[in-house]
Amino acid sequence: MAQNGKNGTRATGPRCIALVGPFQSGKTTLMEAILARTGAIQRQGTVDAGTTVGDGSKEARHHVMSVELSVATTTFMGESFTFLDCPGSVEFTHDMRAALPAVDAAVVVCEMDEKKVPQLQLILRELEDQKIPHFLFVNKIDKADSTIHDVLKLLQPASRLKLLLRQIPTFSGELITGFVDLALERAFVYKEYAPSQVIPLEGEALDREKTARFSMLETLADHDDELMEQLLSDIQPPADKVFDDLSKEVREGLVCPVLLGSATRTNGVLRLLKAIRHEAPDIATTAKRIGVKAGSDCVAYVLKSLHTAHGGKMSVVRVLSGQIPDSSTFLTPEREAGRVAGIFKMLGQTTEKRGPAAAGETVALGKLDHANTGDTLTLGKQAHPPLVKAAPLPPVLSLAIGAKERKDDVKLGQALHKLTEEDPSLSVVHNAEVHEVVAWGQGEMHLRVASERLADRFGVAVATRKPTVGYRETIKKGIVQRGRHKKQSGGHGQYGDVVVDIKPLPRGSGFVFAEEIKGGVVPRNYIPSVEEGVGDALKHGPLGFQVVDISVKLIDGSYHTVDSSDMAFQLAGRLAIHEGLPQCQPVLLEPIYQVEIVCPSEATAKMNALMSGRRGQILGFDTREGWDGWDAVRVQMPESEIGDLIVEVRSATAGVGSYTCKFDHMAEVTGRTAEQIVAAKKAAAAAA
Ligand SMILES: Nc1nc2c(ncn2[C@@H]2O[C@H](COP(=O)(O)OP(=O)(O)OP(=O)(O)O)[C@@H](O)[C@H]2O)c(=O)[nH]1
Ligand SMILES: [Mg+2]
Repeated sequence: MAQNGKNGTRATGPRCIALVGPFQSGKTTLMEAILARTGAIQRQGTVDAGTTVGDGSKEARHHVMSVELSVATTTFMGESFTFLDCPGSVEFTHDMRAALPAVDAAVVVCEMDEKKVPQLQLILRELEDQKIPHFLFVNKIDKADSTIHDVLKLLQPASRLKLLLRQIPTFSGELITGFVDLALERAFVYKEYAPSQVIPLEGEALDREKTARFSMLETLADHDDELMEQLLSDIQPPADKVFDDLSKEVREGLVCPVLLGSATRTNGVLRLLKAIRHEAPDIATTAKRIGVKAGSDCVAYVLKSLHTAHGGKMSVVRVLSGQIPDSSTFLTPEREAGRVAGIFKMLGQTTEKRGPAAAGETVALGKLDHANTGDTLTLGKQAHPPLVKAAPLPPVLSLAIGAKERKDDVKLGQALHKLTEEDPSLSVVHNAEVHEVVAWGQGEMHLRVASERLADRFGVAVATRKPTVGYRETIKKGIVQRGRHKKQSGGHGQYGDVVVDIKPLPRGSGFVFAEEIKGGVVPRNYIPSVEEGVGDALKHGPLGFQVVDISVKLIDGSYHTVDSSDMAFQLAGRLAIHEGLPQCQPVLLEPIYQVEIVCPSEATAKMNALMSGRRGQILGFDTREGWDGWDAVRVQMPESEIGDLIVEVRSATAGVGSYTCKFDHMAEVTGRTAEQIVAAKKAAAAAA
């Protein structure tokens, strides 16, 4: 059974650590190296060969990148550690954000690459805001050059926390061959796939060590007066004090240590593990951080819920307090979550049944049908109030999605429901008007992976296309129009005759029907039929779109005692509209959205250029509230131009820019743009 508590200043007990960082920085490879180094796997796989534990899903393998959270538990020096390999792509950030609240610490895997600094800043912000202790692991040190000496200069601007360099590299010629640990004051030389070897610390390396160690101690002394005194008086602080200060300041989120390594060669991995083991807080501290009430019984947090292809629902949870026995029934603050059927240890896609889970452990629970990502679970009668839950990011790209085969329509609906449940950054909107199911997500890859999951996991093959834009049409002038439906075809005839006064209305008025019939020329009981016929005809105006901002008043007509009927008056109403509208100067209307783009200030000028290419009108820009060095640009833009806006915004901002939008008004479109839209609609109608 896992024991929680303190061992000296070191926390003990099962820990849960998130591996986060910019796209492709080496998180999955690092997890693989950790699992190999700690003996959880026999051989270290590689991302490129598709043999890692982290990128074990079919979709991740296929795209050679992480597309979901991946969880693996291992043992290091007798203690249990669970690592969460988070995808780095901005399109899959939600999995990271949803899992972060319940981790003890995060390792931010990064590179010495200027282009990836903006994304690094975004991730660090998230950790800083949530007060999650974190380490920076500067990966790919095997490829590093002399810029490595400027590691803090490059990375510090991305971090609001003071970075604390824990290690400095040692060289043989141009190659980094090892490092000096500044806390231990020991030099190591890297061995491929094996622990680094201690070598004597001497000569030039010793000089550099002295200077770098002094900066490290100075950073620590910012939060420790006693240490400051010692430094000022030239007294060497005892080694224990340095280690104690380090773990205290990391745990309290005052500094962020920086370590070096190479995940592919398993270099620097052991030191990283030791730093985590020594400095990451324990579950009691984490539970307190996210607001678990003292004395709570069993509380667990759902890091991720997943509908598996065969095994039903799985919930990956962190036990925050108490113990989970199998078959226990959980509550969420809103509902009963279900009864646990199986507790599993996870190693990527592999799960292994195990016994009860104790506080601090991260396990998968089978069959909690009503538990979703971000839920707070409680055993017993009284639900714990909800703990922090990551709000889903606003969606930025949409695709209309349909089952390839008609028979799968219902299955598609159910599968989409499950997908949005496990990933709230994906959402679905039904456009009843055009019978379209529109999936909204975080980008092209996010939506593509969603389609692949529909096929692979739920057995629904889907086709996608651009969603229909909500065009409308209206008229610019009015007319008085007669519509007469008369048929004499043996037996009963059909007769309905109406005169309507058609007028344009101000934008946003919709359709208004009125009547002013005198002397019963159109009997009362037929008037609703006239309205129905008119309404029907307005669904497809002369340009092919729904007609809005129009008033139709029934002012005259005639009837026949035998031949008149509801149907005949409906047809008469319809006829009046069909014949009248083309003479009313019909015009096309398109939806205009209010868009707010957020981006680093240096990209703001590029947004101007981007907008002019997309018929956007810049209304103004401000500094983004609470975001140093960022702007918020306000724009009005046609819905049709928003389509793949995110792709360009991201490419102009190293992936970090984004936007939100909401419908503002309908506006007239004329000229070539209008002609193209009308022609496309006609072609689509002819093809249907
Ligand atoms: N040279 C070198 N390449 C590395 C190292 N670590 C990872 N890579 C390579 O970098 C690429 C990305 O590695 P991943 O482990 O998939 O990176 P990731 O951060 O998990 O990527 P995402 O999850 O998609 O963001 C792969 O081609 C790796 O082989 C390293 O230490 N040195
Ligand atoms: Mg990865």
